[in-house]
Amino acid sequence: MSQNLFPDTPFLHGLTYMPGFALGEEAELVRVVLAVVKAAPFRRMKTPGGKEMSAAMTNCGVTGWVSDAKGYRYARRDPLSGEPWPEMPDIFRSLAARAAAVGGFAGFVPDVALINRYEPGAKMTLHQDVDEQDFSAPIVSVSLGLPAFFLWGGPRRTDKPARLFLESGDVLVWGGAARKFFHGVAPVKQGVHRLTGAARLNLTFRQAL
Ligand code: MD3
Ligand code: FE
Repeated sequence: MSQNLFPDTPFLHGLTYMPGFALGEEAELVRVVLAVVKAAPFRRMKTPGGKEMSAAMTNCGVTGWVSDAKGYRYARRDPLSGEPWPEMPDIFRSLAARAAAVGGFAGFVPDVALINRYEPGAKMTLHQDVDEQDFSAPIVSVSLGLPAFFLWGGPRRTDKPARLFLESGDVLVWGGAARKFFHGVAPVKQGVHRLTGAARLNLTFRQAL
């Protein structure tokens, strides 16, 4: 199932919501995340302003998103180990391509999966994803574990965000105008999920290079 949540709202064009699209693969996806994390552990990165982010992150693929005092960017090596990021698992590439095709982006080949882990209380403030080279490629997001309210703004930081409740197995595809909109995640509530324990995981598949 997929749907345009807000067909009459030009601000929201480009977003395809696929509730439960990854439900049949949840357990395998979580296992694969744990394998990635063995080679490239979750870490809380610092913003250029010096604040530690509340979500912990890692990456797999030929590049990875990093943040430190020098800024936000993609880097081919994990700064913690100096090694290349773990390879993108086949199930990641396949799920991203299948979801993107449903959203109208046949042929999507992600070169990175950014993996975010939110423990209860963790959040992500409103931001844009603008460190990728080619904004004509979509971003595919997959939620696993504890639920959270996703905050969906507009082209300006001051646009009042809508709230969308995301649960484990939900997939979204962001393309077109939506690709550059402000978005964030409200603080994750306390809870325990059968697959992830007290955590929400979010995978974002990107073409960064
Ligand atoms: C809309 N992650 O990693 S996923 C991020 O739940 C990020 O961890 C959130 O925002 C999370 O950058 C939200 C949904 C998402 C991801 C990327 C987008 C929405 C997006 C890029 C452009 C527009
Ligand atoms: Fe983002």
